[in-house]
Amino acid sequence: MASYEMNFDGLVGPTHHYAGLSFGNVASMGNRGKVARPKEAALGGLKKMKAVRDLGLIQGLIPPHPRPHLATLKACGFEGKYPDKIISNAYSARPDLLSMASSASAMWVANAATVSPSSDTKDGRIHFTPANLQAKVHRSIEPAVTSRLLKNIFRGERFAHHAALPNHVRFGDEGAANHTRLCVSYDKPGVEIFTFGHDMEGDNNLKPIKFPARQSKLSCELIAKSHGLDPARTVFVQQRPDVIDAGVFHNDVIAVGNGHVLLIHEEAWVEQDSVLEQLDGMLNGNLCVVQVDSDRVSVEDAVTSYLFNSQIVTGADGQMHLICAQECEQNSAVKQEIERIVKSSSNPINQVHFFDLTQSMRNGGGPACLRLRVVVDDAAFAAINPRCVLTDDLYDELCDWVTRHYRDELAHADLATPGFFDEVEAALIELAGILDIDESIYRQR
Ligand code: SUG
Repeated sequence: MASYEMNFDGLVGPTHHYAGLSFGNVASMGNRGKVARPKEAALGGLKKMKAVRDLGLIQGLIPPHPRPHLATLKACGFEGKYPDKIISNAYSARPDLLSMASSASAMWVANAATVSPSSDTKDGRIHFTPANLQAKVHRSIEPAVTSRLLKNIFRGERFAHHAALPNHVRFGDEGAANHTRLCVSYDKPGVEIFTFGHDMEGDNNLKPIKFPARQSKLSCELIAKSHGLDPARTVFVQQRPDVIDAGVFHNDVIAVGNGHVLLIHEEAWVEQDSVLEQLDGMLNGNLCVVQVDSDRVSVEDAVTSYLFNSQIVTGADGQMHLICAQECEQNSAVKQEIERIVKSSSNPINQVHFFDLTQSMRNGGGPACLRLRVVVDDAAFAAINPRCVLTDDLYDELCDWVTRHYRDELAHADLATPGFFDEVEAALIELAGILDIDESIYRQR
């Protein structure tokens, strides 16, 4: 049965704002306190989903999480008879903690889970491990709901849903953002690349100095094992610590794969040349590396433009398309490099599309951060919640839902306005109905 890649995008939640919560993510740190535009963010994300669907891919979506997250506020000791009271108590004592419990960060579903397709796994099922996201407190709230949402979307015995790894730095796991799968054909076993930032178990002392490494080698090894991957087709590679210190907090900020193509900056990995050689061997000499040298695009330009956070997708026309943030078009070195890649006959990427994802970009989330890839065949596709698969009608319905419920602007203080919790809760319960998701996920009282 023929297999193909689906892209699932995270729908931006109504509490999207700029809280500066991610130390090591230069955009998040630099935009703290800016007024956000949640409606624009969600509509921009939907537009990208529709564009990928229009290229001929099957596009799915993953809904937002319940926010502000009352259980987290209560765990911090903020009490009250009603949600508004808990929220106002938190805001007056520790406004930063209200922000943390209100983050819409679940939109970046490249961090939702690591996914291994059935052709790579021992039992022939599609395996999901939700990321524990323990490195950032606002993100460490996500795995429980992520796990429920994934089970609501990927239903039945064709899908194996694992628990997230223990919530500790030794098990730090950021999901698909640090995981790339290369293959010559989606019907055949591929090669799974796990990228880590630190190895606390071994005698490897390589680690960043300025910013934290979020992914541990141990977590990569444990996930590869529980997914039943073939060790001969699995690679563990370390991110260069100096690029983490330059703001590359996830590997998907410096490398992206699609099929047999790997677009990668020359400074991405430790011992990069030998790893690339090893990967080529595993793909029987079919690896197509598009390596970008530092003298053409610096790591700094990669971080500000998110060139390597572009999606590479194979359209129904059989061509590879680069889905970039518009920041790539605005940076002349990056723009030139894209033109070179698209024109070159030594790689199959020959189309580029730019998207306005400013709202997400300001928090360090580019096109690829917003999507989770799942390779399926028709039988697995038939077991997916059909309401979470984008159609033209669903696109219109979701745009209407966003337009009716989302605020144009959201500042930190707005999170504490009376009635905001009810406003968001009503919107998310309605969304659960639209997407056939268990609405109890959104009922917090
Ligand atoms: O975890 N930013 C996210 C961005 C995640 C990007 N994902 C990938 N590269 N796959 C993060 O740092 C910022 C939230 C704030 O500051 O308000 C934030 O969580």
